[in-house]
Amino acid sequence: MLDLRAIRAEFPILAQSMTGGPLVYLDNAATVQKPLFVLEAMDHYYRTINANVHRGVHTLSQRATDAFEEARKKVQKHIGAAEIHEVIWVRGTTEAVNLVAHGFRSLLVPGDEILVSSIEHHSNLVPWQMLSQGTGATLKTIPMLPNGTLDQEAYERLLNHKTKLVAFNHISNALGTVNPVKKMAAQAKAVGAAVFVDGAQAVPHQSIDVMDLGVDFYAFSGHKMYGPTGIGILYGTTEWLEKLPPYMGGGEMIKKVTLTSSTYAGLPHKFEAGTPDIAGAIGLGAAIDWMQSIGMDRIAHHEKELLVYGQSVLQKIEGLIEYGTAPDKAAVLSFGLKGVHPYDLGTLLDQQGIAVRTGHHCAQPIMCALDIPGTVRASIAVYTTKEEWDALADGIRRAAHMLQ
Ligand code: C6P
Repeated sequence: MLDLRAIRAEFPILAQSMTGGPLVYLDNAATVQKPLFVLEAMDHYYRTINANVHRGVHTLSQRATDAFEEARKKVQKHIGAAEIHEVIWVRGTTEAVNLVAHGFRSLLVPGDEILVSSIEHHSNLVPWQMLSQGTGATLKTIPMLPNGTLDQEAYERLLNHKTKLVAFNHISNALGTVNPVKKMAAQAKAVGAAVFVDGAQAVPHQSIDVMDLGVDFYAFSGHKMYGPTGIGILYGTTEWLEKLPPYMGGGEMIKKVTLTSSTYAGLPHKFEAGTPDIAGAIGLGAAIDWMQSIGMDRIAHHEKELLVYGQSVLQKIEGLIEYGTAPDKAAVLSFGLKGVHPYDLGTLLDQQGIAVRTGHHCAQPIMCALDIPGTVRASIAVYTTKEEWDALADGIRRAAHMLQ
């Protein structure tokens, strides 16, 4: 059992009242709140260490570099990467996908195939569309079944020797579907395709072992895992990262520069042009320490129980339709209310101090497949309580009464 009262006390933002009652924050898939431990680590960095990294011989610069690289080490250990240089700092999941998609421009030719799941956040879809347009490679999609899972039989049929890259998420931000990453990665590898996994919605909720999953790339964002915005991770195997060209040119990513040409630094610096978000990296490292102090298995167990509870209270509401009924779901419940636009429901919930996300959740193809304008999405974090689910259910009933 987690001591939720103690955990919540670490999040000052949760203590505020909203429209006269307690804030009920159920928009954790959009971004999660930050514990004092993370805020203080970043504050401490700016107050006592602030300097640029990998550049100066002075003591502060060395301290900043040590703290920055220590944070990278924490990420490496947390996700089970073989080498520290396989952990690349990026701004977030979106930049990680774009970095890899940009790199594949030099590797694909017309006739090659890129296979992308149809339950992706736009950030794991649009860059692959751009890659396809830029190279002449064909973009194919793995269809979704009505329950929000990927059609695994279709996936097997679509994989072939022309498939050069397969991209899918670990957990869907719009439906909560958990994809069988290990199995899908092995199938893709069997035809020689590279495997890119968007782990933005998985890393906050369960332990991740990229080697065990057998993926080539795994991307995630700091702000969804109790860390700050503006920092994220691209994990890539040494083999693949070495094959990809740099994404951006500039300081720090070079070995030698003349007026007409340059040679590039080794990993990870090849992909880290410019001054990085040093405080962000330190904050992300602190977020990992914080999650580990609770234990990823305990977080996963607690959230599983909470999700089941949430489903049970929402299912009792007349006219409520749950979207995405995969047998394996995590942290997200997407739903609609018969005859009510999700935006109206979200607005009335907001007026009761309940924060949810409404709309297409940056996953328009899912809404199109379900033939709905959008959903209301409630998403949880480790500090979410059963009382918050109860408050949501009451809030929906009140809203329904007003709207129907
Ligand atoms: N999803 C949501 O409300 P960035 O913005 O780069 O940190 O993350 C993009 C992203 C990529 N993949 C998945 C699965 C995601 O959920 C997100 C971000 C938020 O669902 C904000 S749109």
